[in-house]
Amino acid sequence: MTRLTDDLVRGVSGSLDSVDDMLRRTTGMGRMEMACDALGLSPGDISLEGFKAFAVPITSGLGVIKRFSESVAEIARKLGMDASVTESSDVTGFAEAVNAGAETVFMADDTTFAAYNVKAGTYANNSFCTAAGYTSALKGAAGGLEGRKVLVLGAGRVGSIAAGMMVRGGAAVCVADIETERAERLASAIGAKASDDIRKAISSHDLILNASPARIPGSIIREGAIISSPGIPHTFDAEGLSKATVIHDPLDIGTSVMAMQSASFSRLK
Ligand code: 2YC
Repeated sequence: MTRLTDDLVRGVSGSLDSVDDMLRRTTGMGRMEMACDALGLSPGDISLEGFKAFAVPITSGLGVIKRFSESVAEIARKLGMDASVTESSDVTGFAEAVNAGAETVFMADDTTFAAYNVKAGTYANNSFCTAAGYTSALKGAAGGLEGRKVLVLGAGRVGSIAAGMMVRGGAAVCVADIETERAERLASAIGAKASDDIRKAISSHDLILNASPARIPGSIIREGAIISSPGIPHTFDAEGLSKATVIHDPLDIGTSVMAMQSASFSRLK
């Protein structure tokens, strides 16, 4: 999983409203509607009345990312949760959250970012929720994916989950990855096609879910393409941004779906 940097997280807090605007403009859905659509729910299905959430800084591995927990809590607040960051980190922070009546606890080490629902005893996983969120965004921006050709760039965790979701949603999915055999393995597992020519694949698709760290030159992007892009780092050039609708943020969309999935474990009406 690609690890965020302090720099990437620094911008999240100040851009929550512009992410909501970008989502409405490109997909017709705001943060809450997109998050619920990603889960096959509608906003009315979940009551967040008195819902307490805590983000616990985790110091394992490469340690804490500056403002990561604060940004997660802010995103949860935007969705209507009573969310905050614990004083303590790690297990002590988890205990603090449970003692303070947490219904959901957000925690991320270098491998897993989870939103644990204390009441339901199960958790939402960031990889699944990021895949679901960016798939929902692509579907919204494209006006539906059934019968549409979609290119998935990157056969890692997020790309693999998203590719499977879109195949099940009736899209004609093509998978490409810098490691061709990884693309071929995923394609055969989900009943999709694989391409061994990434540049050709990009230049022949109007709909792209980019779950890779690749730098995609604008020169090979089709005019009017829609690129739903959880991939980090996010490096589209001016030509690419002028030709295509690019949907991206480093943390917000995945965390919003996680928050709503975690809440759905105990608050589904
Ligand atoms: O601040 C903390 O508590 C750190 N332990 C957080 C580490 C997050 C590592 N994961 C990532 O940077 C990316 C995020 C986009 C979510 C999933 N992977």
